[in-house]
Amino acid sequence: MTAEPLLYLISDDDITRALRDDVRSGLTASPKVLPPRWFYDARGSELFEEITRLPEYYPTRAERAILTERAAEIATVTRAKTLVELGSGSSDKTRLLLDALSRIGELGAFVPLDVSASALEQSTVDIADAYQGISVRGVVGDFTRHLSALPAGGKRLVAFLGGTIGNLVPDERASFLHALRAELDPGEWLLLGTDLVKSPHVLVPAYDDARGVTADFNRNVLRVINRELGADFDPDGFQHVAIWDARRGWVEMRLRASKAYRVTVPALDLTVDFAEGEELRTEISAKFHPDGVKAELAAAGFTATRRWTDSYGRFLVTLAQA
Ligand code: AVJ
Repeated sequence: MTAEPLLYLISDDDITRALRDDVRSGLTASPKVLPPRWFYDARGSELFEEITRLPEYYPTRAERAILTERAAEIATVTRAKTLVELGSGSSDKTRLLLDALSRIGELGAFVPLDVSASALEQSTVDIADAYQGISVRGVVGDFTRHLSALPAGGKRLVAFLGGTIGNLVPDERASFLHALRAELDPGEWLLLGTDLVKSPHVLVPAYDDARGVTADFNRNVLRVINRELGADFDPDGFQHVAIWDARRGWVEMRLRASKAYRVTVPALDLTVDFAEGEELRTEISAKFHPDGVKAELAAAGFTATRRWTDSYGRFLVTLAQA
């Protein structure tokens, strides 16, 4: 089957408006902050794919190992008719689920949701080519805001993989999980990937690799703001920082101004001053304990039916039922 046209829950205008709002509020806040979703233009998405192949960045490989081992079990337990994927990106690991669900013979639809229309254009065409019997309906939207508009129908399995839920602070996670639970019918499924707490000697290099790919990915947000809002950030003037915050249980990425800068953002009529050494927070990536995940799911009304880690205990995949 050919992929259906993308369903836009947010227009390009909405996206531009959201970027402006985030940049204005984030760069005038103290400390300065930007949300991670703006990393992912075409170049940022490619850099992220490159990160997933780095020796230091274990989460993708660990999650793929779990899904390779457990996809058949996930398919027999859920017997899902529709696979929804939140923050789908390239939908690479998703093929393991699509293969297993196809074998059961009841899968009718794949619905990837992502903020990046360009990533969806590519992945929906590829998946529709490879899986002839199923309808593929890409949805351009934000998983923190557009769950209520997800196509219903058939028993759904919602996959939220890669540890992306770790981009949310605890309050945001709770409201996201509640909203998702409210959207699902009892008996429908959530497959959640979460990275686990481990030694900072493993965690920090995963976000600060020797080749500097993550540093380049981090600086990409400045290039996006330059291009979209006419700003004059010097990306090379900002140093990549990755720290493990043990108290909060998350890795934090920052960009540190190597000297004092005055940055102008013409589209916002905004001038922003950076002191030498001042840091801008660009991402948090929360790490979990297995029982913490279970408790957060339970608080939102999900029952964790099965959970699996990879053989090194680095990453957790939980199958939960609404
Ligand atoms: C896509 C959010 C899961 O937090 O590990 C990778 C993004 N940032 N390296 C993560 C990321 C830096 C990634 N997620």
